[in-house]
Amino acid sequence: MHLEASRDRTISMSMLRAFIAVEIPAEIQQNVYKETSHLRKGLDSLVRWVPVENLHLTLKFLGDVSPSSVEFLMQLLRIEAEAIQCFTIHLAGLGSFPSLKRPRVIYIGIQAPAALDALQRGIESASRRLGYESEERPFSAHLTLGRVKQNVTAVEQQKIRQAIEGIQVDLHGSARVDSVHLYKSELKPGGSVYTRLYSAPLKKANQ
Ligand code: 2AM
Repeated sequence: MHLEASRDRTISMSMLRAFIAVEIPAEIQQNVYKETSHLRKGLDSLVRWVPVENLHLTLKFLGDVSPSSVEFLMQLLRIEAEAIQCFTIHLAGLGSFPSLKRPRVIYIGIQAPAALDALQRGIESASRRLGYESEERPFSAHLTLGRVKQNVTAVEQQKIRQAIEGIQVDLHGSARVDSVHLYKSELKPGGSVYTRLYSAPLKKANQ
């Protein structure tokens, strides 16, 4: 019994928590933070905010991945990325998942061309073929700004909703996307630390 438990622990220790995402340029991350500083201050006790340098556009959350699978994931990413031409994304407005009435995640929407959806779909089906769990929710491109703490009351939910609806944000900025990345995520006491494991270039416009 004891041996089994320690073997399980050894196995899980060697796994990586991984995801595939588009990086957001530092000046856009800064603009988002500047424009949302009021919102963040007002809701600080109710929301865990994502550190500015961690803002990213997730395409696929893979969860626990064995180190021996990383090579396959790199190959997957290289093949899917080289099929899609570089594209531009634009910041859109603030929102909340699953709804404004029941806010769990506060996000900034991303306006993206069909190429982003095609990239996400390609990555989703290739990772399903490799045995990773499918994402049931439809893809909705966003940057997660913060996650609402557990056990907020109905009154606090209402406060979050009003803050999101009431804030005027001038979210300008667009970013050229020319690559997509595989990240390792480590849950540390100070928050998640993301490390890029691999970057795959998208197809150049003239290729
Ligand atoms: P999000 O932007 O939609 O919140 C890295 O942890 C990223 O993977 C997060 O930013 C999150 O994307 C996504 N993620 C984390 N845990 C997840 C889970 N259990 N299911 C789906 N996506 C998850």
